[in-house]
Amino acid sequence: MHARSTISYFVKLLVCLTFVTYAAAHNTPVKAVAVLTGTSGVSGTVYFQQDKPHSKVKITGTIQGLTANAKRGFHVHTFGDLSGGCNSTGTHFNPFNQTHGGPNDPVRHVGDLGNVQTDNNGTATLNFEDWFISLRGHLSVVGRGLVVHAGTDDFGKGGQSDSLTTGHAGARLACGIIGKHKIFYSAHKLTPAQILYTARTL
Ligand SMILES: *[C@@H]1O[C@H](CO)[C@@H](O)[C@H](O)[C@H]1NC(C)=O
Ligand SMILES: *[C@@H]1O[C@H](CO)[C@@H](O)[C@H](O)[C@H]1NC(C)=O
Ligand SMILES: *[C@@H]1O[C@H](CO)[C@@H](O)[C@H](O)[C@H]1NC(C)=O
Ligand SMILES: [Cu+2]
Ligand SMILES: [Zn+2]
Repeated sequence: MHARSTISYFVKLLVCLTFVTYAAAHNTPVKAVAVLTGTSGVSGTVYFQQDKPHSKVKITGTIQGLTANAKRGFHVHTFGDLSGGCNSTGTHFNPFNQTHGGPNDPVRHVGDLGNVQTDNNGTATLNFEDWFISLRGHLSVVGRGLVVHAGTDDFGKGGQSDSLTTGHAGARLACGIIGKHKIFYSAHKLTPAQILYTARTL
């Protein structure tokens, strides 16, 4: 093989490998998990999954120890900081400086996931999707706080002094940090190059 065609071959190979690595890493589902704890007997485990970069995020899991047959405010808060309990998680995650709203409102905080519905044993079983939050990029909710409240989120429409900031959802009963879930590294058998690429872009 001539030197020029050898170089051309390796350039093509490199371009191809880069593309395959990029595509594989980009289309790998990202999963996250938050374990909710607190001082009020409320606890839970909540899973997040985003299949592709701009896909909606699927939210599943259970939260127990809540009031029976109630709707309870449920949000992503700004900080994954539990050093002073749930109060250290800050305000609702709001990177676009909007007012508080419901999950289906066009104007809302990114973190406004609405309410969870409990059954007659005080357990909420979560299974819904959200288009505003993401598990990738610089607006990712990974590393931030997840909070369940003592009251119902009024979606900003209750006319209370804190309706447009917190939905008047009341005390923070339990919270956790949204962390990376292991499926991302193990179940998909990524090559080291893909792991490096994806770790950089997450
Ligand atoms: C009700 O919830 C509690 C946890 O809060 C659990 O220990 C108990 O098994 C549940 N009971 C039923 C009937 O599901
Ligand atoms: C959290 O903030 C609320 C409202 O300001 C306050 O009542 C509560 O005592 C605080 N909790 C902790 C653990 O500091
Ligand atoms: C956020 O919005 C409020 C009211 O809409 C405004 O007063 C404030 O200056 C805004 N903050 C930033 C950083 O844009
Ligand atoms: Cu909240
Ligand atoms: Zn909000």
